[in-house]
Amino acid sequence: MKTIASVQLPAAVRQPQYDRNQLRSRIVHLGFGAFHRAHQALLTDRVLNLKGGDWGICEISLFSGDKLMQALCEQKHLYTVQEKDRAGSKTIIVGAVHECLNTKLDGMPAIIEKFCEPQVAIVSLTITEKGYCIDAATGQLDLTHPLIVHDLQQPEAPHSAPGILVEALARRRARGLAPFTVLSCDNIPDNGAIVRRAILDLAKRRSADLTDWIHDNASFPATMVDRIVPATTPDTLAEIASICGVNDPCAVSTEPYIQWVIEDNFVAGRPAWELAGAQMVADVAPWEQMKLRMLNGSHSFLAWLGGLAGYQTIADCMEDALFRQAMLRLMMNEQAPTLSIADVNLSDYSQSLAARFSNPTLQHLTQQIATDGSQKLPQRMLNSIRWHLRHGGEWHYLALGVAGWMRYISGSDDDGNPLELRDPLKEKISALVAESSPENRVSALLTLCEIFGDDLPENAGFVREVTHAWRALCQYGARGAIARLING
Ligand code: NAI
Ligand code: CS2
Repeated sequence: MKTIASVQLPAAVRQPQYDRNQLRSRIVHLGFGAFHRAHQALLTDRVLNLKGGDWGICEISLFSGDKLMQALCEQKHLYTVQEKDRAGSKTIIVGAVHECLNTKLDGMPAIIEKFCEPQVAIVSLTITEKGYCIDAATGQLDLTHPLIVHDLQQPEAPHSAPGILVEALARRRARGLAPFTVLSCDNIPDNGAIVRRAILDLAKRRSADLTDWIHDNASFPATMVDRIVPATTPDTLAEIASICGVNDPCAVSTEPYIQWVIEDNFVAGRPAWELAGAQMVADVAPWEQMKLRMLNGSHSFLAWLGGLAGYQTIADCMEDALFRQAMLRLMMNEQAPTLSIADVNLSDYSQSLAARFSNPTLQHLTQQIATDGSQKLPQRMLNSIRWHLRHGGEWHYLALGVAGWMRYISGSDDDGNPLELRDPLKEKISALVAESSPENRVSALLTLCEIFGDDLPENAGFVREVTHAWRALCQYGARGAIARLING
């Protein structure tokens, strides 16, 4: 079978310019999803192109991706990234991946042992918000999570990402090996601190010595990651195949923009990612907060309200002047005031986000971004609302975003077409929707303390504003409610 590794690729397709035989699995990455392929792996490939070296990546997928990984092996771990916007496209073959393992193909024991190889210096993660098994409202490890319940009973044969890392660290300690850096690259606030706390919490239940060893020797840098990478579709794969002359099932398509802000705290070395454009800083928090609230907050706003209005993609929403204006007002009037970043002009930032969201070549589905809302609401909208409740600001667009989520997960759009609910809290949410009438839907959903905490449902101002937005959505539809807000 022909693959990108076996055919002569067109000259315009960029290929690795370094000796791939030098690579070793010094980075083990959990979550071989679309984002990692177009972000961390691509930037590592850029560094290798600039200075060579041995910083190869071992890709691991726990719960899915066996077919993808089979294909990756067949094409010698090479895959394609296409960067595109209105101005054109660029096609790059990434060569940084050295090997890959999948639970179904290779088994969990082989995966855990991979983390224990002496050369492993970094374990990076893109496992989605829900992969951390934390309570989204508190950021604490969720001890009732089925995977964590399992790992507490069988810590040496873990299933959850935090459980696997604790077992790997325990084995490294027992074998006299140094620990590694755990590098979370997911869109969660304080991602370094969150994964650190989850790991230490689990380790504590095994032994105090192990907990102290991890605490004193491992590191958990925070990161802000940014690049819009939609889920691949058959159309994108066909377009890339027509450029390369051969099919690549692992290919991804993305925007040209890329940003990675990393806390420079690595216990066993790292690739010189700054050569590839990464910003190495002492404090990531202001960057992360800016990105989560401005970019992701408005992404979710457009996904829920745009989905209700029948828009398929974010670019479709941006074509609608009302949605575009609402997104800019949400960012500048309600998210920007809550931020503490000093070095960025937020007005320029919001305009650049509007331009990126308008990229018509991306086909980023509102349905994809609307997924897992329970894991996204706190950092994208609710924490900003808390800020306004403390400081007395106005937050009508944020309220519409929260009510938009409530209406989206209620199951149908403004024309009555079904909207699918995909969320780790699906069972609970569906039961609350089924048991409540539209009149008491807001109060029913506010009982989800995993999302709203204990404080917001108790706050009369919060309940009033969200209920007002909910009623506007029920009465006028998403587009009508936005129009009323904009026109005062
Ligand atoms: P994807 O759906 O292509 O890949 C998700 C990966 O996470 C898969 O490898 C899957 O096996 C793994 N996973 C899912 N649930 C898991 C669990 N419970 N435990 C362990 N692994 C689990 O998604 P994609 O696009 O790669 O995004 C992943 C994450 O990357 C996002 O949730 C977000 O936090 C972050 N991100 C994504 C961006 C994007 O535009 N796609 C941009 C910035 C960050
Ligand atoms: C999106 C993000 O799927 C989502 O929830 O908001 O994945 C978004 O595309 C990235 O964070 C952009 O960096």
